[in-house]
Amino acid sequence: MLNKEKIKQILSSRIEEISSMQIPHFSLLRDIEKASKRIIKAIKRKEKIVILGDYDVDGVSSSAIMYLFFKNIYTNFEIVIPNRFIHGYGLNAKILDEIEADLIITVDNGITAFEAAWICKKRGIDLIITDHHTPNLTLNTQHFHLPEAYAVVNPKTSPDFPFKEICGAEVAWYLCAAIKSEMKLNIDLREFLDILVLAIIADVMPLNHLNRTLVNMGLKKLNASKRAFSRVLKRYFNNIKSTNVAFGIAPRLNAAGRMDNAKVAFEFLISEDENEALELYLELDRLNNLRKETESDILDNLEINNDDFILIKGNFHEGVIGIIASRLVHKYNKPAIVFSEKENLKGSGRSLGNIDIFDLISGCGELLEGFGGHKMACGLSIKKENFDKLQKKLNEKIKKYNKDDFFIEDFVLGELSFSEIDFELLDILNSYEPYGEGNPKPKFITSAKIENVRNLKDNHYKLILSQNDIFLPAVIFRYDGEFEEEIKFKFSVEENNFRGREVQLIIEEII
Ligand SMILES: [Mn+2]
Repeated sequence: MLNKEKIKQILSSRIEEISSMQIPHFSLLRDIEKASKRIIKAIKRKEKIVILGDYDVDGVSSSAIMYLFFKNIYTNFEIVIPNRFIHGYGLNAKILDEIEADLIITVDNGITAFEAAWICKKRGIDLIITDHHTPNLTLNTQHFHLPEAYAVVNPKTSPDFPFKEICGAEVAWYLCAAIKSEMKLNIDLREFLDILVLAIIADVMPLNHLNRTLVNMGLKKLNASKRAFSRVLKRYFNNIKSTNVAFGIAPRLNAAGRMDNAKVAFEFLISEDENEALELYLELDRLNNLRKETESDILDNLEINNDDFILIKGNFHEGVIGIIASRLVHKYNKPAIVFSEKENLKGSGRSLGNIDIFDLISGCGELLEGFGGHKMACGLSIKKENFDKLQKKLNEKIKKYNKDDFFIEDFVLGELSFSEIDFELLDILNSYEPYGEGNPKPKFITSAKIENVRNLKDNHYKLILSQNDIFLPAVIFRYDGEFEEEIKFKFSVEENNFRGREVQLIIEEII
């Protein structure tokens, strides 16, 4: 049985806190000073600078921070965000065809852009790569194999940088800090934390150490920000929390790049006019609804066989294959790769539990055209004729795992009785915010009697529960079953401010 002390112990053991004064200095990132000096030289010489971003929230936020920073100090620069359907991902030969520049700076991409780096070199374009993704390793030496660029700024290639798990926008923000310092500019970098926080949460960075500090500062900034986009967000989410960013804001920003063009999300973040920002928000919302429809259309029509490693292919919309893979993982408790069929098969994979999808696919090297990722997620492309072979091979390789390795992590802290659930508990839980990756929102288990059921709307219900003469309100969403007299359930605890303050249970699942 849990009590408040035990809960405090568990929650504090998983977080590592640093103060805003302990934010690591930019100079700990390798090559960052070389990069900022080159950028300043370009500014002095009035060279054309192109900043190349990515179409997800991290890439768009990186681009927005760079845009807002550069527009204070320079005019001859351009932000380019690739279109997933036209150019594909990151700095590559295709997008380089459309770029004229003296200096290219990548943000949130580029660490494996070998061919593009070579093209830049040939064309006399200096290339500065800023990224946070893990670089390739050389075959024998296990050293990083990096593209030939003027400078490569990445926490993973910086032995002195104390915290490796930062997102692309954080690296871009650090680059701005280095430029600011070198040019002795009077720009407050905290101004960008309202955008940075979106990227840290959306890119599922562990909310620990530097990220935790920046997210806390960033959420405060976002809620107080005068920027047009944040004023629009506050119409829909009144006090923006990390969970609002993860489940409400990030999916809408991502929808632009998934369904159409990430420019919509970028324009939204940099907008200076609230009406324009509102229009853009409504467009993002529309694209997000379209994304959901596309996703359920595909999911409703899938046929899945009994393999331990799910591989499916079809004429699927490329923007949603990653989400579909993740839905399949949750539905079937197995790793899954979903391929979109074009001239090649382009796939997105997701894993679970102890199953290292990166390792499994790496072992099929001869069947792959392109591949990147990590333990839990990956992207790959293969030739059509290799699909069956890959399916067979992965299903053989996965046999080395046991049944126990296939699990979806759940964050139940333990059993908690009603006598412990009060405002004091709420204060304790709130003090460990923000919750998210690496610090999941605490869930508990208990049993109680149902005293009253009220239908709120559709299949959402408000319940009054009792346990040893203590009564507590609870809500359950999207529930299609019948209610028993007594239930055992998994829940989280929240404050309900609708008509006075009360402690309310959110029932996640009736067991
Ligand atoms: Mn990223």
